[in-house]
Amino acid sequence: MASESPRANLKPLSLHVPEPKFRPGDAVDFTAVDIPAAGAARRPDTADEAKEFIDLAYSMVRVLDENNRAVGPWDPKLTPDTLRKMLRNMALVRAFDERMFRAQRQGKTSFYMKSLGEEAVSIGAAAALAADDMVFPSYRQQGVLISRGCPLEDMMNQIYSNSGDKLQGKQLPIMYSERRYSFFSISGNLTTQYPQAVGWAMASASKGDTRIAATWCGEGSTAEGDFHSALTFATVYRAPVIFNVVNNQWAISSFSGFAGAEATTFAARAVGYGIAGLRVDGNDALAVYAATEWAAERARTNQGPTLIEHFTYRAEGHSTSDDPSQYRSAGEPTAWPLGDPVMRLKNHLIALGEWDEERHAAQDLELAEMVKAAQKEAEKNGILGHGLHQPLDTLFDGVFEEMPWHLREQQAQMMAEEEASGRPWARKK
Ligand SMILES: Cc1ncc(C[n+]2csc(CCOP(=O)(O)OP(=O)(O)O)c2C)c(N)n1
Ligand SMILES: [Mg+2]
Repeated sequence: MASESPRANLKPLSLHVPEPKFRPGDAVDFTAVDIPAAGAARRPDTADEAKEFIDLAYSMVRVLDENNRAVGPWDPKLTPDTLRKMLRNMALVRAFDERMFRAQRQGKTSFYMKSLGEEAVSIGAAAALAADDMVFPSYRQQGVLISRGCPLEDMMNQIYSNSGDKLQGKQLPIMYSERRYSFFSISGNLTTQYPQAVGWAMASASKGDTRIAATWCGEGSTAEGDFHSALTFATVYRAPVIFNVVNNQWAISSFSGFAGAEATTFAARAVGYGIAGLRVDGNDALAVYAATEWAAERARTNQGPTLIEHFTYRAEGHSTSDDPSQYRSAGEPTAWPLGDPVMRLKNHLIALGEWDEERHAAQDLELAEMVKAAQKEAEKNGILGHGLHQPLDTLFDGVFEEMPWHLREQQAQMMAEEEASGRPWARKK
């Protein structure tokens, strides 16, 4: 007991347990969130050493201001055509998410994850990277795949694990893998993609290639050991890699404080490793583009890795298996001070005189129809609950280049048992 301790004169220790500011039913007030003015952050030369701009890990790169103008040294000065393309891709991601979320609710697939409110993070980066730069995404960067032109039907086939699914139902829905688009297999095991991206980037450099790597993880995932070992390797070998931390404030029901947000920024993780760190308005597609372009230039000129924290907000539940009304205030998504990334880019184009409400509404309709048509095609290949869509013996495919003898034996045994049972799905490929 404390009173009998020989150190009874010392104050007892107490543990700090983070607690989110708002819980269900609470009124939301985000005025304490520090949002620096657009255009205020300086833009160092890409050849500068990381230690010369540590301040940028604690401020925020922002381009779009309150009047929908692009301001300051980070303005990437994109053409209206590029801006319209980015807006279209962001709206397409949103339409795709909406439709696939509904498909899950209709029982056509077991699982889906939206990126509502975070579309600028993937679309801004994809627009700034080269199409063959290798990406190691997490599960909310479907925007990269869409930007690179992956057919929606292929993505849907994967979501439905149907006969058109090139991954043969071996991956959880939305855990895409697309070699054609330099898009590494998404893994549900958080942050494994970080060391993989560094390894790939080191190989690219050691072979004298010109391609760089980019990877993404959530703020919660920075608590994984893989995050830290990846940063160590990257700084030691100056690997040409961009680390993106998508700080959407939540990791399922854990708020960002549990990953360290009460103590410092996520961009500041870079400082301890001597890596370039930027903190960016993640709902500003132009800021994401500019930061990615800058980091890519550093990587391509052998200045090494950059860590970019994208300050954003997860406007929906974590996944279709989640119910955020159980743990956070329903007022949070609309009160988020950085607004809606699609609306911000749309309003910027309107302010430039390069877009209007009518065209925007027409585009939304067109995209919804396009997604619907792709869905109709994909569903011809099967949906959940309508039997097995892949021949049973493909269960063992695609793991080893050459199937080892013991798996061949197990495969043969399984097929013999299935055939003896007379079950209808005992098809062979
Ligand atoms: C190694 C590991 N630990 C835990 C989980 C369970 N899990 C899946 S997603 C998630 C939250 C991740 O949050 P964050 O990194 O912030 O990404 P976000 O979902 O917000 O994009 C957790 C804990 C997992 N998939 N893998
Ligand atoms: Mg998160």
